[in-house]
Amino acid sequence: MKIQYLSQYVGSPICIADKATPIIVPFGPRCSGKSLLLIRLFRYLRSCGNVITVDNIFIRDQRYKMKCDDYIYGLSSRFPEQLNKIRLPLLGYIISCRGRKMYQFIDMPGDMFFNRDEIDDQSTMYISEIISCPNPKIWLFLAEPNLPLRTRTEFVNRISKICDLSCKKDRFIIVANKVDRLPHLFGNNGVPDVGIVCQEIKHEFEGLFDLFKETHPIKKLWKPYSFYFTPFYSFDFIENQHPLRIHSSSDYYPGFLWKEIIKCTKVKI
Ligand SMILES: Nc1nc2c(ncn2[C@@H]2O[C@H](COP(=O)(O)OP(=O)(O)O)[C@@H](O)[C@H]2O)c(=O)[nH]1
Ligand SMILES: [Mg+2]
Repeated sequence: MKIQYLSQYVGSPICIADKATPIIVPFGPRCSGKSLLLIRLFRYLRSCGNVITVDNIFIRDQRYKMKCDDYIYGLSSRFPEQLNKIRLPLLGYIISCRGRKMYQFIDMPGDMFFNRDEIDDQSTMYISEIISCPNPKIWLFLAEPNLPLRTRTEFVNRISKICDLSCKKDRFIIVANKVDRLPHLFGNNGVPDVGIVCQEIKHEFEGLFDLFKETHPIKKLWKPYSFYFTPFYSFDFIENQHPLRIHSSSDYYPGFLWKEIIKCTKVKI
């Protein structure tokens, strides 16, 4: 599958060769934590015996090869933030401990999908190109606390467009990201109350949940919305330290996200 506008952006041909394996697509404004979410998830998956690989020929470009090498090295490094140095999309695979290719993932540079607070044609075209790939998509919508109203409104608008264009086999997970910034929602057990976090997101991102109102007459009796939901944070960032020090979040978060991904797609391990 050739991707015209993305290829133009990158300056080299881009091709998603595997047209069947579902693609995990994190979506959110620049700096919403897409890349670090994937890295945290992959560290967790590796610790459970899965394998993460990158697709070396997704972009035929020397810079992309360097990015791939950096990525695999960086997954084990103490400074995963360095991985964003080369601003190119990255395609990779999650392989189960039994050697089965379970998912593809695509990590877009910070602002490619969400450049400004107004919809600009470029990012809409990139999104449409990803949507038009025949693979089922699992969209991870990264909702971050305390964004300016304008960005929140635009986030909901874009998700609405994605939902309109998506097909039946696509799945949507709302990720309440950076919950470490909401310490008031944490209970004595060290994790936030999922129901309360969910209500906060509903309140902050007006109209977001309504995009996913379940219409099936039976299903809606026990599940009013068709999205999946998870609280998440990737790392503790210890500020004012040189070099920057970070600690991985508890396995609870990537574990929760992984369960939702498996639940909504029912792939074999
Ligand atoms: N507090 C907090 N900050 C985060 C978290 N994840 C990312 N960040 C911050 O957001 C910045 C951008 O993260 P990144 O994953 O590169 O965002 P991307 O542009 O969406 O890929 C990081 O440098 C961190 O400062 C998180 O879980 N908690
Ligand atoms: Mg990124």
